[in-house]
Amino acid sequence: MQTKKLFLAAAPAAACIAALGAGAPAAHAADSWTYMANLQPVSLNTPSGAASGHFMISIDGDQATVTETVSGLADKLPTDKKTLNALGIPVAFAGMPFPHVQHIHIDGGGTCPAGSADTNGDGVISTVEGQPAYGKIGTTLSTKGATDASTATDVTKAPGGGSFTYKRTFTLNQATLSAIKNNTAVVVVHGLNPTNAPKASLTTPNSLGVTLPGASKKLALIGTAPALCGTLEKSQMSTMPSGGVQTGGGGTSGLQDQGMFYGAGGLLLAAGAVLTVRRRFAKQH
Ligand SMILES: [Cu+2]
Repeated sequence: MQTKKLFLAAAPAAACIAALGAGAPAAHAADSWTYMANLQPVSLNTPSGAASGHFMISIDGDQATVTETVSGLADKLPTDKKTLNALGIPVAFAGMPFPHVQHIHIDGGGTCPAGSADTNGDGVISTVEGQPAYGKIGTTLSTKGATDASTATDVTKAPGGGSFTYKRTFTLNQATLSAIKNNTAVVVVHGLNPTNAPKASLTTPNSLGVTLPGASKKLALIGTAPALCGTLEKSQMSTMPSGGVQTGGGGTSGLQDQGMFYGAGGLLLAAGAVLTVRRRFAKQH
């Protein structure tokens, strides 16, 4: 099915090139491309081979359909109180599917961070340390609601668990669309697996100073650091006419600084999601 789709997409693209060559109007319905990313473990953060994923985005005009599968990620949040406390996770979160906020990052180096991105040398690449490589958030790959920065940290709208399939069609913002076409778009899935993450990610508080509601200490790095990463690349030989690429830098002003990103909002929002759990907990005591 995928092959069929790609095959069909290739023909109009070729026709478009021919049309441009003939001096025909550039306006063309062939703005349909498919890009893919092989999601691989982020250096230091996820052991080689421990997790992986495949990400495909089919773009037709400003409509994007993402199909993604991942496996090997952190599955559930711990249940042991001591462990939770050590990680800065409130007991109300115990045993919940581990949230994996994910984004298309844009306008950075268009790459996934290498081990050298660990500038403070603690053995973990934090979200911020990875930014020179993958850039800022362009699109939030949320399960519902907005796909802009407003849901960047909303774990109630993030897929969760060790393996999941994500599929959604949404309107792609111009900044992300441009970055994809400019080869500066990178898919990043966040949240490290406590069972194989670097030790420092378990014992080091996040560098953003985040403390979750109900927690006795700051959230550990595992909650925020990038786990899987992959650069988006055109999936087929169909070459897009370069004249069609919009390279303007507009449209990104509304995107927040990821510096705060996980940190601030991420699990704060999760707190709301577990209110029910919390209540249930309260009744038991
Ligand atoms: Cu991200």
